[in-house]
Amino acid sequence: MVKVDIIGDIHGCYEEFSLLTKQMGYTWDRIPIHPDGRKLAFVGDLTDRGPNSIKVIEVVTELVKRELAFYAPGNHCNKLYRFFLGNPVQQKHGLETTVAEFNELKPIRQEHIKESFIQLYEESSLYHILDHENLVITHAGILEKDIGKKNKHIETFVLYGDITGQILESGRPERRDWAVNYQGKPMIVYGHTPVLEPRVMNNTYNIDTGVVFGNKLTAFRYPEKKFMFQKAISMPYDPTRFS
Ligand SMILES: [Mn+2]
Repeated sequence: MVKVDIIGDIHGCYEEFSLLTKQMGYTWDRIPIHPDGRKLAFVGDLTDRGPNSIKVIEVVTELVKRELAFYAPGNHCNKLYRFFLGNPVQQKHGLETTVAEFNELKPIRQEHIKESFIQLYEESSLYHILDHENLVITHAGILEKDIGKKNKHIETFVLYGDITGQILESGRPERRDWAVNYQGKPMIVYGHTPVLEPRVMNNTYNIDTGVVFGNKLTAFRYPEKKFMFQKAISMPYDPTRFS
C-alpha cells in the first residue's frame, strides 16, 4: 500500500515545507527522503507570494523526476507554466514575486529552472488516483463522475474549482462548494481555498491552510489520516484571506 504525505499549497514558503518534512521524519540531502520509503505528494500551487518559490520548484521537480513524489498542478502552476512558455500573462496575484526571483538568477540556472518546470507541468497528470482508487489528489477538487476522465472542463475544475464565472466584491472568483455534495467512495485530498483548519467534508479533505497568508502549512498522512502542521514563519497573518 502507498504511504504518502500530502502537502498543501506551499506558495514559496520553502522553510515551512522543509520544517514540516523534518517533523515527519524526512531527512534532507538537497531533497527530503523518508527512511521508510514514504512518498510526498503536492496539491499544487508551489509558487507565488512567498519568499522562496524557486527553491520549492527545484525540490519538487527533483522529487518527481526521481519518482519520490506525486504532483498535481494548481492554477498558479498553470500560470507560471504559461509564463515560461513565453505566453502573455499578467504578472500579478503573486506571479510577480516568482518572476522577480527568477530574474535574479544566472541565465544558466534560469534555463534549468524553466526547462524542469515545463517538463514537470507537461508530464504531470491533472490529478492522481492512488491506492486502488481509494485516494484522489487534486488541486481544487473533482466531481465523482469525473474521476478517471480528462477533458477541458475537468482541467478547469481541478485547477480553479467549481467556478461560476462571476466575480465577487472582493475581486475573487465565485466558487461553488462541490465538497458538500460529494458522495463518492474515493477520498479526495485537495487545496486551493485557504482555510484556518483543514476542512473535512464527506470524505474530502481541504488541506490548504494558507501558510502564505501567515497561518500554517498542513501535511495529511495517508493511510494514517493524520494531520501534521508547521506554523507560518515567513509571511504575516492576513485574516481576510480565509473562508
Ligand atoms: Mn490555487
